[in-house]
Amino acid sequence: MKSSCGAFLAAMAVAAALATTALAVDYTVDDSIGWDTYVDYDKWTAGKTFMIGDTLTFKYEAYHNVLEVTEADYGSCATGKPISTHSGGETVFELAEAGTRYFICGIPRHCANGTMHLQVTTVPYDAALAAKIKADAAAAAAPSPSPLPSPPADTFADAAARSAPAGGPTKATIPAPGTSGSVSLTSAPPRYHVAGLLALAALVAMAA
Ligand SMILES: [Cu+2]
Repeated sequence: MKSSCGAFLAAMAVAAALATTALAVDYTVDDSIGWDTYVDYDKWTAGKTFMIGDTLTFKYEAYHNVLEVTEADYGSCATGKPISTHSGGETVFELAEAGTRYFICGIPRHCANGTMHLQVTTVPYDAALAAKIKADAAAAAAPSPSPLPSPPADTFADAAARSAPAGGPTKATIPAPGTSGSVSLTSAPPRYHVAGLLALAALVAMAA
């Protein structure tokens, strides 16, 4: 009785842990370009809700880096006293507690002139919101309706390809037999011409 109760609680804990893991999101900082100059990261964070348990992955060229800094240093792009410094092309931050974190690139002017500054505010985990974010992400990833219109284009291409071979084979099959057949025919006339010219030359030579 007591042990089965413990087992039940353990199972519940595992289930809860799995549910939390399943709904955590790994955000790649700017999905398309990554961590680079001239990306508006305020635009990237707009509309996103970062929750405890999510992760933030920076992907960047080796000449960039990632500094986690204070709010004051973030505001002035100051690189002298970072909270932590990261390099190597890929850095993952776990958003383990609520609050705002500040990230900049430490390469001169990349923060101030090149927009490489990102602030992320993490809120406490909310299962319902996490489920909604997952659903929205799945829906956003699913605009396979737009890929679907392109298959018709492929169908046209296929049709064109099919009709092209249909027209092509006619040309291709004629030249192909014709090549062996008409090569001798077309190459024969030159021989006749050459023979004729030689004969003519011979006649001219004899007449001369
Ligand atoms: Cu940089």
